[in-house]
Amino acid sequence: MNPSTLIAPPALVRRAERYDTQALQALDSAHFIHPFTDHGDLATRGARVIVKSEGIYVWDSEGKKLLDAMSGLWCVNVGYGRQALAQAAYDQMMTLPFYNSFFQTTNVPAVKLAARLAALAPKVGDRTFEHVFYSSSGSESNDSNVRMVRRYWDLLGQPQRKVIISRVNAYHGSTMAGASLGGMSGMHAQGDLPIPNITHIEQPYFFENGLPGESADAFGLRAAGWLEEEILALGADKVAAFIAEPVQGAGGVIIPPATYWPEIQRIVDKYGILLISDEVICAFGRLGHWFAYEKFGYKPDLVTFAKAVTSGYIPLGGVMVGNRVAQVLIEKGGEFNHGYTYSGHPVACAVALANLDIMESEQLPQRVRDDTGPYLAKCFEVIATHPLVGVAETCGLTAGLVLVKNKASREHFAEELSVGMICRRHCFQNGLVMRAVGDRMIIAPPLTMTHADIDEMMRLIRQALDLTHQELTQKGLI
Ligand code: PXG
Repeated sequence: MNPSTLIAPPALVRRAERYDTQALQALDSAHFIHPFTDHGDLATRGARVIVKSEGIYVWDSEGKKLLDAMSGLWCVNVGYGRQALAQAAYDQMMTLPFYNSFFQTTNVPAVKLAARLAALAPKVGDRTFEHVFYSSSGSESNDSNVRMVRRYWDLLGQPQRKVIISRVNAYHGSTMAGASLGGMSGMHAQGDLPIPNITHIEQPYFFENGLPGESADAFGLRAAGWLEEEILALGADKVAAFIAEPVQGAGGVIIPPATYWPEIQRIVDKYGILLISDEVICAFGRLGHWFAYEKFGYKPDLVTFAKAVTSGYIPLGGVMVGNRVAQVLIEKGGEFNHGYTYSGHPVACAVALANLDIMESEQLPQRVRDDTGPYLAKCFEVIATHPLVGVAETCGLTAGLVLVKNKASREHFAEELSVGMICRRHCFQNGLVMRAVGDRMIIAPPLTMTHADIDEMMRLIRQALDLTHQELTQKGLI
C-alpha cells in the first residue's frame, strides 16, 4: 500500500463527495477491506461505486443504470426507494433510537415484531413458532442456533449429542460457526474450519449428481438417504441437528427434487434429531410464502431469518424458535448466557414492521406464488432452449441456469475459462446485475416485479447469453 494514501488528502475526499469515480475508487482501495474480495484485483480494476436506487434499479457513479436482478444481495424484496421504511426508522430514532433487551427490559417495536412474526410463521403438524430470538445478521443467527441446539440437548441430559450435520456447498454465514456450518471448501481452507462437531453430506443437486437414467424423484430420495447414512456412521446418539437451506442460495440456487424434504423429515423424526431451516434467503416471499418450510411441508425446530425481514434497509436477523426447543429452554433452562447488544434493536424492528406492512398490503408472497413465480418459470422454460444453457430452473422468484459447452452431452466448460464471469461481464455492460456461481448464473429479483419488469429482465439475460455465446465462438471455445 502506498503510504501517501493512508491518510486521504482533502482534495481526494472533496472529489469523492462529487461522485468522482476515480477518487472514490482510490479512497476505497486505500481504506476499505471488502468482504470476499481479492484486494490486489480490486486495486487494479477499481470498485463499481453504487450511488442511488429506485424500484428495481440501481445507478453507479458513472450514471450507468442497472436492473438489479439480485435485490442487493438477496435482500431488497420490496424494492428500492420505499419512503415508509425511511419514515419508520426516522420516527423510531426520534422516539427511542436504542435500548438494550438484556436486563429485564424490552422495547415496543421488538415486542410487536416478535408477535407479528409468530403470527406469520405457519403451524405445521405439532410444530408452532411462538418465540423469536433476535440478532443483526444471518451469521449471528446461526451462531445462536449452535448455542441453542447444544443447550437444548444438555438440558435434556444428552450432552453427547453435539454433532450438527450440514451439506456441501451450503452457505450459513461467515462467523466461525456460520462458516463451519457452511459447506464451502474455500472458506474452510482459511482459518482451520470447520470447528469440531460439524460434518457435511453431499447436496441434492440433480443436474450434477443425478445418475444417468435416474429420475429427479429417485435422486431426491437417494440424496436424503445420505443424511441417514451419516447419522448411522456418526452414531445417532451423537447427532444434535441437521441444518439446511430450503433452496441453496449462495451455492447457486440449488432446488431439491420434490421427494427430498419429506424424506429428510422422515429421517430426522426417526432419530429424534433437531431440524434447522436456514431461511435467510428463502423467507419473506422469495419462494412464494412467508416461510419456505411451508412450501416444502417440513417441520423445522429452528428457522434462521435475516436479509428480507427488513428488505435489507437496516440489519436485522433472528431465529424463530419452535415449541419443541422453546419449551425446554424456557421451562428448564434458567438463564441462557447468550445475546447481542443489538438483539431486538428498536429501529431495526420498527423498519421490519413497516416492511412487513408493505409485503402484506401488496400481497407479495401470494403474488410470487400465484403470478410472478409461475410467469418467471415460463420465461425460464424458454431461456432453457438457448444453445449455451444446460439447465434452467426456478423456484418462486429465484432462478439458476447452467452455462454448458455442449447442450446435448451437458459437457462443462473448463473451469479456468471462468465462463460465468464472462457472462457476468456482459450482464453489467448491458445494464443487468446477475450473479455467477462458477458457470451457474443466478437471479433473485425484487418481489415487486411486474410481468413487464420480468420481460425486460429476460431480454437482458438473453442478450448477455447471446453476447457470451458470440465471444466464446469467436475465441473458438465452442
Ligand atoms: N444463511 C444463509 C442461507 C445465507 O444466504 C447467511 C446465512 C449469512 O447472513 P449474513 O447476514 O451474516 O451475511 C446467508 C447470507 C452470495 C452471498 O454470494 C450470500 C449471502 C451473503 C453474502 C453473499 O450469494 N448469504
